[in-house]
Amino acid sequence: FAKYNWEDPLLLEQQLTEEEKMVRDSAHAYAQEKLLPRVIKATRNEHFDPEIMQEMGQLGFLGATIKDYGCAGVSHVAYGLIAREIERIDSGYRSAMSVQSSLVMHPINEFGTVEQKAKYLPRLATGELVGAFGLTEPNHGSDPAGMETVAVDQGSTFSISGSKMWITNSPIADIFIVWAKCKHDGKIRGFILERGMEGLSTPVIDGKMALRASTTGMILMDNVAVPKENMLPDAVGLKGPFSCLNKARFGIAWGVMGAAENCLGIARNYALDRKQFGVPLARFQLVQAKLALAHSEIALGLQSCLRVGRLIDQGDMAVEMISLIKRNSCVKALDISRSMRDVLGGNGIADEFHIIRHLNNLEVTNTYEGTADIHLLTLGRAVTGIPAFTA
Ligand code: TGC
Ligand code: FAD
Repeated sequence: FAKYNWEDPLLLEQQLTEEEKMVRDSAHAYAQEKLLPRVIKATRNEHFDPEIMQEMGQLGFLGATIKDYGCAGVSHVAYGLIAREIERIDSGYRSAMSVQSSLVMHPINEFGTVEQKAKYLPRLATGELVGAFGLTEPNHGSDPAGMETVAVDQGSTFSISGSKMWITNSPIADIFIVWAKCKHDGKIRGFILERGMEGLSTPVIDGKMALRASTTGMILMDNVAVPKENMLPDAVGLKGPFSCLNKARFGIAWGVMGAAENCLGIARNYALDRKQFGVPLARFQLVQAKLALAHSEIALGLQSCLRVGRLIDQGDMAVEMISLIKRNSCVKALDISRSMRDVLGGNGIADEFHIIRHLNNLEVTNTYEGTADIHLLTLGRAVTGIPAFTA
C-alpha cells in the first residue's frame, strides 16, 4: 500500500498539471508573504488595501482563465487553486479577486463588444482598474428577477435609476457591471458604468462583523446617463448575470476549502501542543473526531471541485454541478471552522489565531452568490423537476 499523507489524502497533487502546480505555488507564496501579514490589521480596521489588486494583477491572478488581453489563459482548475490559496488567508481577499475575474472581466469578455474588451480588459487584468458587480438590491436578493433598477432608452444613452446593495468593492471601484431591467421590453441587460458619471454614488456599508478585510457598499443611481456603447450586447435576460455567477461560485467552492484547510492546520497544531489533564488535546478521542471529520470533508470537497473544474474545461459542465459544489463546500467549510474554533477553547475567539475570522467570513460565503438554501432548491428542482422557489 501507499503511505497515507494526511495533508494530501486523495493525492490531489498527482491530478494536477505542471502548469497548475506552478500557478498554485505562486499563489501560495504571494498569499503567505503579502496577504497574511496584512490581514489581522485589515480586519480590525475594516480596511481593504487597493494595492492588492495591482499585486494580484502583476502575478496574473486577475481574469486568469481569459485567453487574451494580457490575461494568463490558464485552466479553470488553476483558477480554483488560486482561489484556494488566497482564501487560505481570507475570504475577503478571494472575494476581491473573484469579483474582478468572474463578475467583471468575464461578462465583458463573454458578452461585450470588441471595443469594450480592448478598452477595459487589459487595465482590469493589471489591477489598474477595479470593478464591481451590481445585481442584488435592497428588496431583491435571492430573487433578482424582481429587480427594480430600470434602464430607459433615451436615444444615444440609457438613463439608469435604482440601487444595488451589498456590493463587493463598490466604494473603491472604477467601473461597475450593473444589471437593469430595460423599460422598452422588460428584459434584463448589463451595462458598464464608470465612476464620475453624474448621478452615480457608492456609499460604504459599515459595521460588518464578517468579511471585514473586504470593502462592501451600495451603488446608487439617479438618472445616470450611460452611453449606448456601454451596454453589453450579448447578454439578454437573467442568463447573463447567472453565467457570471457560475464562474464565481466555482471559485468560491475551491476558495472556502482553503479557509477550512487553514482552520484544520491551526487546530491540529494547537491540539498537539496544548495539554489538559496531563496529555495533549490531540490525545482525546473527541478532539480527534473533530479533526478527522474536518480532514475527510476537505479531501472529498476538493475532489469534487477538481472534477467540476475538469468538466468545465472539457465543455461538459451543467449549472447544477456548480450549485452542488458551491453549497457543499460552503456548508462544510462553515461547519469545519466552527468545530476547529472549539478545539482552541478560549483562544479560539482571538483574532491572532485566525479561526474566528474565517468562521465569520464563512457565514458570508454561505450567503452570497446564492444562499445554501437557494442552491439546495436548485438541486431539488433538478431531482424532482418541480421548482419550489415560490409558495
Ligand atoms: P430561472 O427561471 O431558473 O432562470 C432564468 C433564466 O436564467 C437561466 N439560468 C442560468 N443560466 C446560466 N447559469 C445559471 N446558473 C442559470 N440559472 C438559471 C435559465 O435557464 C433561464 O434562462 P431563459 O433563457 O429560460 O430565460 O430563474 P428564477 O428567477 O426562477 O431564479 C432561480 C434562482 C432562485 C435559482 C436564482 O434567482 C438564483 O440563483 N438566486 C440567487 C441570487 C444570487 O446568487 N445572487 C448573487 C448576487 S452576486 C454576489 O453575491 C456576488 S458576491 C461576490 C463576492 O464578493 O465574491
Ligand atoms: P434574502 O434573499 O432576503 O434571503 C434571506 C433568507 O431567506 C435566506 O436564508 C434565504 O436562503 C431565504 N430564502 C430566500 N428565498 C427563499 C426561498 N425561495 N425558499 C427558501 N428560503 C428562501 N451581491 C451582488 O450583486 N454583488 C456583490 O458584489 C455582492 N457582494 C456581497 C458581499 C457581502 C459581504 C454580502 C453579505 C452579500 C453580497 N452580495 C452581493 C449579496 C448576496 O448575493 C445576497 O446577500 C444573497 O444573494 C442573499 O440575498 P439577501 O441578502 O437579500 O437575502
